[in-house]
Amino acid sequence: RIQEALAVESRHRFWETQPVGQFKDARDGSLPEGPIEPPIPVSAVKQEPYNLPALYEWTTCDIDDDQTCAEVYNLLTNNYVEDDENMFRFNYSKEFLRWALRPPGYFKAWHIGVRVKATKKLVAFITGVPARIRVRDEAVRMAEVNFLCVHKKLRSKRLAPVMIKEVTRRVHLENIWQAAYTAGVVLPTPITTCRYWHRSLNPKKLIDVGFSRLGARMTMSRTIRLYKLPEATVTPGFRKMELRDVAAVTRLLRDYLSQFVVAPDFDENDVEHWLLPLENVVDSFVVESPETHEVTDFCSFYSLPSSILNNPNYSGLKAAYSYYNVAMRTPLLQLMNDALIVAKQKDYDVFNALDLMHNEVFLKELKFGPGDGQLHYYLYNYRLRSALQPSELGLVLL
Ligand code: NHW
Repeated sequence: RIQEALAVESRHRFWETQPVGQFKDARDGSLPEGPIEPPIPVSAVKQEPYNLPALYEWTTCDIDDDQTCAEVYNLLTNNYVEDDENMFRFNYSKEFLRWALRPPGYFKAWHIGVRVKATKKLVAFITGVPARIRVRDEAVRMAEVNFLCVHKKLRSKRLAPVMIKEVTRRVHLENIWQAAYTAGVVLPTPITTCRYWHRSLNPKKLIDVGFSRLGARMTMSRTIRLYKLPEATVTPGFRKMELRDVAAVTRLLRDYLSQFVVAPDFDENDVEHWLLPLENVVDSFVVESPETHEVTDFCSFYSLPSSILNNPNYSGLKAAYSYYNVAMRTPLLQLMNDALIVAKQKDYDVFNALDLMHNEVFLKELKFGPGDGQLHYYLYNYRLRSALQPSELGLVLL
């Protein structure tokens, strides 16, 4: 018992020191919702960066700069997130990184790298971008923290906690005191845990590279037939989103997202940035009523390929990730089936979606299968009374 208690005590040496929901408080429903620590005057925030081990130095990464962008891209391409079997690794494109890191009001100082002093080689990275996220009826200014990466050769040296403290300091300097982030690992304490579901678009390749397996009593040709999709979308008025749709899409999205406990508080500038189509980065479609020319529905996905590690025939997997979808007039099932059809037209191998918002409605029906990856959602310095159901969450992070 004592040993068990000690193990629990020392399990998260870093996270136990941070203003996050702690495991020991998980069943204590009497703790108040909201900020865990109050803000302090910005003038009282530590003015100097945290200390790094002597061989390393901080750098602010100017992602506009082609050379810096390439360094970040290479660090992530070789060292970022892999699946449990180390068969695939996320391969965010440079265009994607520029999109993800430069939303309205972004701060350059929140794109933080670590270099080897002697060689200037980039060996670690972490980023924040500003966002307004609504929790119940309160819109909270937050940082969305992402792309935490430490070079494989520098793992397990407690560099990550220093990077997290440094990004926290720089966020505090902008008078922002909360953050949202996701991770595949369990930390204190998820606000909810989602599962990834996968819809095969190119089943033969997915099986060949070991992403999926042939089902029991299935042949390759039956599998290909099972996942076959129509050549063209079926919803009348389904078309690519354009700049002129921003106001209508913002209204649709704000109205839809208002029903979730945690969701982004998007204005038109945010929608223009996050949802206007950007080649090979984000795709968005509206349904414009052929009669009234009203925009009645909306769907979107982003493009996040993975490198295929150690396969003689294939080097990359083209994956689309469901982003924000709003079905007002068109049935959600039909809208998402059209999204699958355009993803197939664009040569994606797989369409991924989490089981959040109303996604449960279409996942099984549209032949998505559950993956083994879980995604935990976290808030920094903001307590919820109790964990949410995935269906109560309206936030997709990249
Ligand atoms: S999740 C993707 C994270 N990146 C990867 O998985 C890439 C491959 N792995 C690595 O590069 C999306 C390393 O393994 C990393 C850890 C760098 C992950 N989140 O340096 P040490 C995001 O980017 C804790 C948070 O020895 P390492 C979201 C771990 O629990 N903490 O480990 C990022 C332990 O602490 P503990 C994580 O393997 C959100 C400590 O790090 C974590 O060499 C960040 C060990 O450090 C993770 N994914 O490097 C938080 N993985 O207490 C933002 C491990 O348990 C918070 N750890 O002893 C908000 C800040 C802003 C607030 C503003 C008010």
